[in-house]
Amino acid sequence: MMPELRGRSDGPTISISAERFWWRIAYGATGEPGVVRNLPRGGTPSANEIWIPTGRRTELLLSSPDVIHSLWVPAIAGKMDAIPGRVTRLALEPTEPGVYRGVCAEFCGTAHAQMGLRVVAVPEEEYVAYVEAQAAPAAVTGGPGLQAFVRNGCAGCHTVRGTPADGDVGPDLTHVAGRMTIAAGRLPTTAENMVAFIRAPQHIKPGVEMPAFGMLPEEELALIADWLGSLE
Ligand code: HEC
Ligand SMILES: [Cu+2]
Repeated sequence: MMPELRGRSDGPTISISAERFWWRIAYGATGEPGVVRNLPRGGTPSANEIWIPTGRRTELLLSSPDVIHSLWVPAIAGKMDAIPGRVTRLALEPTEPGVYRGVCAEFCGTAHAQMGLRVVAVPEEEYVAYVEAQAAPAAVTGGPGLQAFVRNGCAGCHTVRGTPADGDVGPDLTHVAGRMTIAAGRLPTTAENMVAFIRAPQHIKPGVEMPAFGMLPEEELALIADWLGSLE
């Protein structure tokens, strides 16, 4: 039998910026490195859920805009620091499909313990289809949900591709309903959890860098949550 070739990277390269207190992801980013995060710009954004192909060696490029974090997915890899001003690398090469849980393994502030992620390993065809679907604009790019999202200031911090919402502070929400969790692994993605989080993110994740919207009328919250819930 031929020995396995080690050290090759025959899979995708995925950029991960560790933020307070979530993981900013970009598939297929190839632009000039950004000043703040040092990672290649562009690509298809996502958050907190890293899809990778099985049987390939995927390379993660890690950095951070402010403080040191550490990515740790115990079942498939050792820890790797995400350091401001630098880019570190972590190779993942799972053989078995599965959902692997990860955490931030370096104390980074109040919500550090709620800074989780999922690595989703799938056969290569499925990986390619997933990334293609993520690159598409949002399923619903108009209507009362979007209007409520914009008039309440959510668009200042969040992007929903295909709409005027192009904020870059928090996670890209273009396909938020297709992710397993919200708030970096803190809650399963359900309509009730979406409303609860938007109303009082501090209750769910103390230290979170999203303001509370508890002053919004129920109907307004429902409009927004219904719309976000349709964005798979
Ligand atoms: C000042 C910036 C800011 C504003 C304004 C803001 N958010 Fe956020 N939002 C964030 C940040 C930062 C996170 C990441 C929180 C975390 O997990 O640590 C977040 C997370 C979320 C999430 C979870 C996404 C995920 O994939 O985990 C949802 C849903 C969300 N925001 C909806 C909204 C809605 C709806 C509004 C308006 C009513 C809004 N946000 C306003 C910064 C903001
Ligand atoms: Cu962290």
